[in-house]
Amino acid sequence: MTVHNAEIAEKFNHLANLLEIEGANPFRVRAYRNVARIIGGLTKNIADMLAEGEDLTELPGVGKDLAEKIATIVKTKNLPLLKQVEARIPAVLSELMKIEGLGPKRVQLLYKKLKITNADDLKTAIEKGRLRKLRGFGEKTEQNILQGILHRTQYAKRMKLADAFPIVNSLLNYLKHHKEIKQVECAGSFRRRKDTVGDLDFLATGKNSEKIIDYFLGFDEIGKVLSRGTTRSTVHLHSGIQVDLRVVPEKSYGAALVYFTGSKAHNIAIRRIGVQKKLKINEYGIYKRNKYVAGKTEADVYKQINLPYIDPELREDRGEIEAAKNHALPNLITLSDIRGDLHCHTKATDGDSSLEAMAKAAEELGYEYIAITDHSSHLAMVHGLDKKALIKQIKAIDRINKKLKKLVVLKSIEVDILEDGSLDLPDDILKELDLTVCSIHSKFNLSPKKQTERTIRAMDNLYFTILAHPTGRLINQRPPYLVEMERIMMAAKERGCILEMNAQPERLDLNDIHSKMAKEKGVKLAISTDAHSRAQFAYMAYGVYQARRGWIEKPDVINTLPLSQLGKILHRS
Ligand code: DGT
Ligand code: CA
Ligand code: CA
Ligand code: ZN
Repeated sequence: MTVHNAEIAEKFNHLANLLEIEGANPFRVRAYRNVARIIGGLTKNIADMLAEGEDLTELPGVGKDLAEKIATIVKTKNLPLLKQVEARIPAVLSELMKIEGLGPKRVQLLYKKLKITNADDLKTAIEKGRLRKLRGFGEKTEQNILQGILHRTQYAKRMKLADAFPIVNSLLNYLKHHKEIKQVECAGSFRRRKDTVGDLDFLATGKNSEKIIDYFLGFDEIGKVLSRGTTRSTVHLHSGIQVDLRVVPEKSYGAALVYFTGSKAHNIAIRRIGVQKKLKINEYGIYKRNKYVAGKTEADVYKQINLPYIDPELREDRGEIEAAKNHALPNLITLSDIRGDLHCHTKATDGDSSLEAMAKAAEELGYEYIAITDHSSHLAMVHGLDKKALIKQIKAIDRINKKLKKLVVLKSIEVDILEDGSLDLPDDILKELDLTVCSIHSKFNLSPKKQTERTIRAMDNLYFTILAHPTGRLINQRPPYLVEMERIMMAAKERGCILEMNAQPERLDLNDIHSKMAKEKGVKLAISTDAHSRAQFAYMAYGVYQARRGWIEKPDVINTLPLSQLGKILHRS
């Protein structure tokens, strides 16, 4: 593994922080922080530069001593000077410096007087009112630091894709209004539609990059400017997310878009093919013997290495390059392929809308069908539907179907899979339904074997149709429960059961990797929103994004079928 620029920069920043806390010569501290900033802003890998024999002292502010230190890090992954400093002062103090409102003097004071070395200690000390007793600290400072700690923990978490959309859209709108900006796009994991995003990577073209950077820094959501250069800048928004903006010339737009869309693994694979063809590929373009040959569009970049355009969602180096070479890329599903939604709730259980309102909203979306899947009573819900309540709902659906012109409401239930693998309602009522959506809402901690067998036993029931949110994960809240997914998939295939791709932004379950696995095994999927309100029907888009990341095509997904063909799939007996 090569050492990345970011790791080298981090080492120097860390060193600068610790020296500063110790009270070292400010010029020395600044020199280290400076080199960290320069390395962090380089578009070329230091490791590559060294391998190519480049002289690092040509970098601004880098003398012989710093060049040697950088080379040592690349070679050994270590910086001996940092080790020496860490022997004198706890390394974790450097983390405290990252909290807004804490500078080196304060960190030093907190450590010396109160033995505080981390954010948890700090929080406790504030709660006990111990900070305000120190010189230079007051209640106001305490509040500021608490706020800083909160921000810091938010930064540490990755943001859910759905939460990124409004931010991306408002920043895109803002940037598009500037006349210097010709093209602008949010690249990175956001463009690949990864379920969570670390930071946002904006890319723009325009002649006057400095003006563009200035304009960007005027965006009113910006909380803190971390770096500001002539062609790039990094900021934190008030919401806690980090945003990078890079400005490139128009002729580099495609190359930069490929590079900053990533993934890194995909980029490396692309660059490797380039090397075989004696082409150099970087974020500025494709070069042959140092002469620019392409880079204006992404398609141009791929064409230079004899590949068709590859959809961003596939760019994970999970076989897309081979598929592209063999002209075997999937024809990815799109939102417009979806004809209905097979999982949603009404206010009969925990939804917020009536049956009529949900049906009307679905009809307005142009859907042919929806399945109403309120909860069974046993475990998921105190107010779930028992047999009697479900019969009442079935009759209500019959009445509404007589009135609806374009949409058919399917009768269903989200039925609990109990610990022994039985379903939470008797067969004599399940058989009255068009389909069932079966899910686990209890006993998440069974062994993988037991959890798997519980699920497969449930699938043995002929009225079992769709396994909902198959791993139960909640992003940033709850890990998936452990199951033997291959066995579950094989069992589903044998029995004609369907696996759900739940489109709730905190679920996205199955995830991209599991859906690719399902496709490879020939298991059919349903992309469902699990909507608890009319507005949540819009979550379908997030389900489709994850499906695209999982190489899913229209025929793999049952709710792309017209109603006339859906029935055959739903009925096992
Ligand atoms: P994230 O932000 O953690 O959700 O994931 P990404 O994929 O957005 O990663 P990020 O923001 O670190 O970098 C954006 C893209 O820039 C990344 O997908 C690929 C490219 N990139 C970043 N660092 C490197 C690198 O060291 N080598 C190469 N080849 N590409 C890189
Ligand atoms: Ca990113
Ligand atoms: Ca980034
Ligand atoms: Zn549900």
